[in-house]
Amino acid sequence: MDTPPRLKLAIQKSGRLTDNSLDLLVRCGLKYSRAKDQLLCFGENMPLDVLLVRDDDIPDLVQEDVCELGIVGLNVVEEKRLGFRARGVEPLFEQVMTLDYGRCRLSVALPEDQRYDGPASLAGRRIATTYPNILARWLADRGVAAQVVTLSGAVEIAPRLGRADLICDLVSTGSTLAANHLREVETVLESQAVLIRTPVPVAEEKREWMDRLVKRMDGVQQVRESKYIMLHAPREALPLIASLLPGSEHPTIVPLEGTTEKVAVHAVCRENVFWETLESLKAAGASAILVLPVEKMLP
Ligand code: PRT
Ligand code: ZN
Repeated sequence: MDTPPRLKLAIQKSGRLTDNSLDLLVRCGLKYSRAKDQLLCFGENMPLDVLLVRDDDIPDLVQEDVCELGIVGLNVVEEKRLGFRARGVEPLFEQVMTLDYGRCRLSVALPEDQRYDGPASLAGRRIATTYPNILARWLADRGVAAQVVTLSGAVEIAPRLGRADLICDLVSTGSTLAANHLREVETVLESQAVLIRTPVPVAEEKREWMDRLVKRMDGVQQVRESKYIMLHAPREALPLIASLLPGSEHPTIVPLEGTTEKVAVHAVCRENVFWETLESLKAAGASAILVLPVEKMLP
């Protein structure tokens, strides 16, 4: 019997994106067993193998067609893409969708006791970064001739060591910058985890699974924020109540036994439903309001 060809997806082995990426796959229905060397998760109920690697290697694995899919930060994807282009190599990875985790920004920061007078004031200054291609493009777009100092890590201490005047590094909470007396002055790139795929055509069976997986990921993401809301509403208040339901397009209106003045309203809200929304609904005449989590959704 022929074994079906198996899709390969690369994710970060151990780091900020690992838990969320595995959790996303489990929510997509994947059951896996992890190989002894910890480098591969074997999909038991899908023809899918998950390779666990360093995040910097993920675009290369897709580029070389070792993996059809990868999950990695947009910052890494962009840096690789520009790096390939600079070497005259066509990048062979496409962004399929953004994922709702790994959010951060690549920012320029300078010692907090120094003045900042806009991008033009960076001319002739040394900026330390592990993202030289993204930074160089940002500077070029603004016509600024600064010196990019490429480091492999510990960027935040470069100004103190006299290796650079400023830095360009990833920031999420900002506490690393604060601890190093640095002030964020420009956002170079907003980033989050993204799903990338090879543009090279893949065998029919693999493609079907790829499409299914992408649809399921999309469904999982929509569900995370979504809520199912049920309430009773006076008929005349329906337009106002419908306008208060966050991210819901067509609520279902159901008649209520024994009354013509009130109806039941059911709706999927694609945004979180906060207490403030419930209070506004109540003020608009709604009663018996119920908010339920959505388990699965196939758009
Ligand atoms: O070993 P491997 O190469 O796989 O891991 P890595 O050390 O290169 O990556 P890792 O796990 O640190 O980050 C993986 C991805 O998470 C990054 O490529 C980003 O897309 C995303 N991400 C989200 C972040 C951050 N937030 C983040 N805060 N990556 C790094 N940081 C670092 C930043 O470089 C700085 O040192 O955290 C520090 C700043 O954090 P705050 O909270 O103090 O601002
Ligand atoms: Zn890395």
